[in-house]
Amino acid sequence: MATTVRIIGAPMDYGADRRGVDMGPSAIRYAEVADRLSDAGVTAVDDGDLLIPRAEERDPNTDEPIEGTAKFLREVEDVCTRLEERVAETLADGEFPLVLGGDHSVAIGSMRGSAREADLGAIWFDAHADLNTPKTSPSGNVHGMPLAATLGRGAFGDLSWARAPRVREESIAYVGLRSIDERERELVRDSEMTAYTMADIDERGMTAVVEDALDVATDGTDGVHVSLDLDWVDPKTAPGVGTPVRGGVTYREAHAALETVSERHAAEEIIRSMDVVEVNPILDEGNETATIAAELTASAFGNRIL
Ligand code: 5AB
Ligand code: MN
Ligand code: MN
Ligand code: MN
Repeated sequence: MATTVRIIGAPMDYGADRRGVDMGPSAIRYAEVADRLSDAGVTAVDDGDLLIPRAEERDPNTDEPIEGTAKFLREVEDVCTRLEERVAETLADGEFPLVLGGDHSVAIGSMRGSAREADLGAIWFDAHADLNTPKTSPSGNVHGMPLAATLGRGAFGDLSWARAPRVREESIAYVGLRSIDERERELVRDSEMTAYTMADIDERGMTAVVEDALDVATDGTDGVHVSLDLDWVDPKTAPGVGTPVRGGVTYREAHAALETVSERHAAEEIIRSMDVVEVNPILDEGNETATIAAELTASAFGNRIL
C-alpha cells in the first residue's frame, strides 16, 4: 500500500474519569508506532499533538442546553472541532489520518472529519457500546457517548458540532462488545447498528466476525473508519486502560482482526481513517498496552509475521 499515514496526537482526557489517557499519544509514539508503520511498508509522518489545556484549568460543568450530564462538553467540542479540521485536511491532501488518543470522545472529531466528503461506515473495536446520551450515562463521561454524539442521538441532537450526517447507523458494526449499561442496552437493541459481541467471537472466530463487520461497514458507503479502543483487548494482556472489562479478546485474536481489516483494504482500499484510543500509561505495566496499540496499528497497515 503506497500510503502516507499522518499521525495526529489528541492528548485529551476530558471525556474519561481518570487522568492519564492524555499521555496515550506519547506512550504509543514511545512504542515506535512510526517505525512499525514503516516496517509495514507505509510512510508515516508525525503531525504532532493538538494543544489541549489541562482539565484542572477547566470547569467540567457545561452551559450547553442538554438534558443530563456530559462533563467537559465544551472542551470536548473545542478539541473535536480542531481535530475534525486536521482529519479533513489530511484526507484532502491524499493522506491517511491516524488519530492517537486520548479518550474515546476524540472519535467524534475523527469521524466528523472523515465523513465530511464521504458516506462513512465504522468498525468499533471496543468492550463498550459508547452509545450513552447525557441522559442515560451513568458517569457523565463523554468517552461513553461518541457514537450517540455522531449519530445525533439524544440530547446531542441539538449539538451540530458533534453530528456526522454522513454516518448512518446501519453502517456501523461493533466487534467484541461485553459491557453495556442497563439503559444503554435498549439503545443498542433498538438501533440499526450491528453488534458482534464476545460470544459471537467465541462461536464463530474473530476472522469470520470481522469479515462480516467489514461487509456491514462497506455496504453503501465510500469508506470505513476503524476505531480501536484498547479496552477491547483482555485487561490481562492490555492493563493500561481506565475502564477494564475482563473476558476480552486475546493478543492473537486482536492481531487477526486488524490483519483481516488490512487484507480487505489491500484488495478494495476501503479504510479511510483510524483512531487508537484509551491507552492510559499510568495504569499500564511497562508500556505494554501502548506497545500493543502500536503493533495492532502496524497490523492494520499490512504488517505480517512473514
Ligand atoms: B470507552 C460506561 N458505559 O458510559 C459509561 O472506554 C463506560 O470509550 C464507558 O468505551 C467506557 O460511563 C467508554 C460505564
Ligand atoms: Mn470506547
Ligand atoms: Mn471501551
Ligand atoms: Mn475506557
